[in-house]
Formats: sequence, C-alpha cells, structure tokens
Amino acid sequence: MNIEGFQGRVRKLFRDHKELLNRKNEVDPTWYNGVFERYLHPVVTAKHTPLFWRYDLNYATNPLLVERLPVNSVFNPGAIEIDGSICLMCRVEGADRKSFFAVAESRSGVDGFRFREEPVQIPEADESAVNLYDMRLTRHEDGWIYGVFCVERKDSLAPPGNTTRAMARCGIARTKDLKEWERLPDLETTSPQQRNAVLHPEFVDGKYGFYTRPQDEFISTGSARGIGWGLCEDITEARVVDERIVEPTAYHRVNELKNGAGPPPLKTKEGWLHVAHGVRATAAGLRYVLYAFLCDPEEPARVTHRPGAYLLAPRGEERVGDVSNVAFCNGALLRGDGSVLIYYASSDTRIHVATSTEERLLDFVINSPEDPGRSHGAVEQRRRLIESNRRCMEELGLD
Ligand code: M1P
Repeated sequence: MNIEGFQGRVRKLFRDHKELLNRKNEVDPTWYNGVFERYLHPVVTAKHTPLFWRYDLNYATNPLLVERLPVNSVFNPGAIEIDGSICLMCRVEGADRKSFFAVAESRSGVDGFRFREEPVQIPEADESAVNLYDMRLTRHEDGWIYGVFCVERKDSLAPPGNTTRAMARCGIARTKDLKEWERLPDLETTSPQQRNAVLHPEFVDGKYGFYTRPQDEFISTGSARGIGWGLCEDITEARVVDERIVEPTAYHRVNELKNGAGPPPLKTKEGWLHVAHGVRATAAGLRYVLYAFLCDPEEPARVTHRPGAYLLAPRGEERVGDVSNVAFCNGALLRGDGSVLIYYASSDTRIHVATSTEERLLDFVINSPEDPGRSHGAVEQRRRLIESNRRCMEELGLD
C-alpha cells in the first residue's frame, strides 16, 4: 500500500468508527413484558474501542495497516453515575485473552458511549495476577468509590502440565475519579475461590459488608452453594471471618448450579434490590440468566422477596458469543428520577442496556409469585391467574 492508500484507509476506519459511536439507540418495539425495555443495539462492543488502541497508525512501522492489538470483546461492566454522566467500567478482553478495565462514558446511558483516552491501569498487589475482570463499582458512604473485581492467578499447586487450574480472589481498589487508583490488599475469606464479590454501599453495624460467592472447585465452571455475606472491620485489610450463605442455590431453580451477586444492590423505598445471575446446566452447556431479589432495608443480608421467574434471559443474537447463552450483570443504576439502567453483557461478548423504573422493578420483585417448587404448584399458580383473567377478558370483550 502506498502512503496515499494507507492514509485513505485510516481515514475510512475513523469515519466508520465515528458513525458507530454516533449511532442512536432506540427501544426495541418487538419486546414488551411490563418490567423493562430492551434496545435495538448493544451499547458498547469491541468495535467501540478506540482505533488507536488497536492499530499502529504509523506508515513507517505498519505500512500494511495491520491491526496489531485487536480487541476480542467488551463485557461485564461495573456502572456509576458521576456528575450526570454514566460511566461503565468495562471488561475489555484483548485477542490475547487478557482482560483489563476501561471507562466508557455517555450522557444518555443508552447510546453515545465513548472510551476515555486510555485504559485504566490498576496498581499491582504483586506480579502473580494473570487476569483481572468483572469490576463492581460501589459508591460507599465512607466517601470512596470502590472497585471490587476478580483477580485470577495460575494455581501454584497445580500438577505439572496442568495449564488450566486457577485461583480466583477478590481484588479491591479505590478511587475518587476513576483515574487515580489506590490498591488495597485482596479480600480474605475462608473460601479458596472468591468471584462475584460485591461491596455493600453502606456501613452495617459500623462495618463494611461484602456479598461473596464462596467456591471450592478449581475449574471455572464449578458449582457453588450460593451468595454469601460477611462483615469486615477494616477495608484496608479486608477479612471476612464469618461468611454465611444468604441466597442459596437450589435444585430446579434458575440458580441451580450456581449464582452470584450482580451490581451493588440498589437502595429502593422497599429495600435493597439485587440483580444477580443464576446458572443452570443444560445439555448445551451452562445457561446464565439474571434474576432479582429484595433484601430488608435494615438487614441487607435478609432476603424478603424472591420471584421464581428470572428477570432477563439472553434473547436472539444475545444468545450467541464466546460463551453462549449467557446474560451477566455487574452494573446497574437507580437515578434520582426513579429510572433504572441495567447494564448486562450477552454471551461474554458485548454490553446492552435494559431500562426500567424503581416502581416497575419493585412491582416485579414483590408481586410476582415465588417458585412453587414443583410442576404441580406451577399449574395451580397458572390456573389461579387464568381464572381471574377470564373475568377481565369478558369485561374487555376479548376471547
Ligand atoms: O462465562 C460466564 C461468566 O462466568 C463467570 O461467572 P461465574 O463465576 O458466576 O460462573 C465469570 O467468568 C464471568 O466473567 C462470566 O461472564
């Protein structure tokens, strides 16, 4: 390619990129369930990452304009609102499989997301960490914004030749602006594996509260007993000694194989609203859905309402990606006007938004029936609904 051709191609790449970033997003008119809206387009994808993070734009060193550091996927973001801007702390995965964090910002929260100039460099605790991912952002009442994330290391006790056995721990860092970060020691718990840990936004009995997900198995697809809870006195040396399961996995529920807390719970009029993920095994592999539950306003570890139905499952093209059939959420925001933004990733590949309101989500979580436990109970539940609907349909002249 001569220099003119090179420059022309670079300009075209930038034009197409700008077009993608400026693309308006609209509510998907084919979806209705009364609880949340879906949108026509994902809000952030690998293609949204800046071109200058991926291409060497220097003709002298890259005359063929080869993409040197491709990005494979962008998913599982933490979310926070800063001065009216929605900031997503995205998990960006390079084509070399390494994940890192980067902030994408938007005013509307449903489109127009742009990455800040550079990815975030979280200070290292030591050099053994191989992969960082899935940050939950908590604006804590102590004045800091905490990033709680998964730190994965190769298991030092893995037998020779075993290249997959890994240990997952909960890393903690804090910031005031999402730019400068102070790294704190990893969370200590009694579990050898710790993923999906979430810091509660308020003190509980004067202590920091963590939702945890204790797990024993070495392999990443292993099962778990549920979402745990524990308190720690000092976040600069975070240690949870008494870790108890507060939201267990259960046979034949949406979370049968494992579950994990999602974003820090939303503080609503009726209590702490959680959007968690539940996993079950199928013949085609694992299926991840989002489900909601509500905790007592005074006792954030006591579940008061738990609908049996999942809240959101991957749909259409969301079902396809690097790890198919996955909906995963670790970022959601309740805004001052009562609107709710739920950022979820589909199939470990891209980020979507679902919009709702505090009122609708509380209605869903409080008034939707619990899991009846058995098919017999499920038919009873449905028959009661059908019976009461017959009268409504008659009144409306519907058949
Ligand atoms: O691949 C689906 C998800 O698997 C893991 O979640 P969990 O520990 O609950 O199974 C995480 O690696 C997550 O990043 C990923 O989206």
